[in-house]
Amino acid sequence: MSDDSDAKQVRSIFISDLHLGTRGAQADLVLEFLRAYDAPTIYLVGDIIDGWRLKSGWYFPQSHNDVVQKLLRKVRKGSKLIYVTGNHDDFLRDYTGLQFGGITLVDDIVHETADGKRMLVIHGDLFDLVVRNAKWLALLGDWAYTIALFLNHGINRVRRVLRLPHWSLSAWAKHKVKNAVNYIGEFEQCLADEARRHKADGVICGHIHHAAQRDIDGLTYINTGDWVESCTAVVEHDDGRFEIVRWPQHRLKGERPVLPAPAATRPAPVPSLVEAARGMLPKSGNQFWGKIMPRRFELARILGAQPEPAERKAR
Ligand SMILES: [Mn+2]
Repeated sequence: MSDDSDAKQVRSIFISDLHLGTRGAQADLVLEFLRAYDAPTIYLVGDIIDGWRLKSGWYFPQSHNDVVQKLLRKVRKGSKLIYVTGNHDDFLRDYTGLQFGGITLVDDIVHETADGKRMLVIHGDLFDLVVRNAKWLALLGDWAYTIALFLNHGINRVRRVLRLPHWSLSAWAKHKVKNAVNYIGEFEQCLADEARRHKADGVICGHIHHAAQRDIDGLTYINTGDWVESCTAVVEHDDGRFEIVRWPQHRLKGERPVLPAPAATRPAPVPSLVEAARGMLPKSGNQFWGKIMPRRFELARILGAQPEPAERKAR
């Protein structure tokens, strides 16, 4: 079944949010993982190829191509590849239901585990509360935030002239972090509810770049995480047990944040907020941001999240 005879055999593999086609994608690490693990069924849980970025300029280095080739080679060797579409590869949603070779393209699917549990596999963007219910509001908030960052200095100079107290950006940012934590919770709850609607025993999703495995109201919530920031995957063992694989080589590569905050003052990382903000900006917004705010990781730093790998200086 495999071309990797020394690879660890598991019953199924779930990976999402590779974002191939962006500079943030950790393609080399994905490749390492795919060499180390093999399974008869591999689920790609959305945002594998980032069509949004590719639209604004072709970027697809050899390492990204190697990941695609590796997956195709696994298919040739007998693995079933199930590609669940995400919002960044929504260009594929026109073709869902399509089956070619060992590859199936779906928007969602139910996976049956070795011990007979039914797991809904879905990327999860449809339940992204911010994007779904208040996109314009979120967008407004985001723009306001961008402008606030940009004008912070000037605002406070004006406020000094008007004898108003200093406006605290950090207090405002902390409020944002709180909202982000709620956001993750609401997202997880939403996905669990959706699993219940499907009469499934649980859900396996991605999208928010936040790997997790927990029980929500008697349902199993599993998030595969991502390969941009955290490098995580989920595997199902032969007994139906799920495990989050945090790719350990990530640590050994000597990667470190460009702007580490002091450990004592640093809140828990909220990578999903960065992803959410990125996802909510229109393309023109990204371009605006890229021009006016070349140090875009400022946002991540202030919020205590890991800076995006894409923003790190090439070494
Ligand atoms: Mn997504």
